[in-house]
Amino acid sequence: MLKKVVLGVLVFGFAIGITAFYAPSTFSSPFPQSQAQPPLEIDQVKKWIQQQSLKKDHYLEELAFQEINLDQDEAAEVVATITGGAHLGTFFLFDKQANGSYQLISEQSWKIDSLDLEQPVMEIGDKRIYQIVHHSGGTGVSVDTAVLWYVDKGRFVEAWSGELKEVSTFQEEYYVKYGSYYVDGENLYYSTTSYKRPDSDTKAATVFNQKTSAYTFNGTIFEAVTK
Ligand SMILES: [Ca+2]
Repeated sequence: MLKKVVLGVLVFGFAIGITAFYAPSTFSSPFPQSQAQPPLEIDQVKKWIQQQSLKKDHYLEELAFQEINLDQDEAAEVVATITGGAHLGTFFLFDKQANGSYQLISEQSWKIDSLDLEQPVMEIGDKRIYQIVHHSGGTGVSVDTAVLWYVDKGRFVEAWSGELKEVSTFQEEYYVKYGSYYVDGENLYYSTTSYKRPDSDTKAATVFNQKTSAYTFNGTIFEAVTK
């Protein structure tokens, strides 16, 4: 069942880098593109979004995209992102259809600061599982969330998600939670530590709330393991 165990993945929310995802660039695909096929232009991707997205007010000036083969078929999928304001962004995934057209198979309200799809973070069976970290928040709240996902026969599957960092200030209380996950074969362990302190007091916290949960891959998603 388990074809390959990739090194355990340990991610800390503080390691979010700067944007490494520029438009319009095309990353190499393991499958050579046909000579007859012209390179994909950003205007084409904008047109697909305008035609297929249910939301009509996307800020397309900030669009970036890449063609990358994420699954087992030979065609490259197209991943596009819009990075808007501090907490706003969108992720799009297009899958090539048998007739050559591209179908929007996922649209998420994710602001992605740094997108690295060069390598999956793990492979289970024939599923190449990738990580995306997206940022959300609002007044006094900032959250980084990791999502593990894959493409399976033209379908986008979100296999797991967990917060890597949450920082908030509410009624003069400063709250921090930071999390990480570790993958061991088909099992995933997610640990968080949180603390709070008065917003005005920067003295180190000494009381922590720590929690670890286990998940196991059920063939489709990582499912919480209960005793
Ligand atoms: Ca593909």
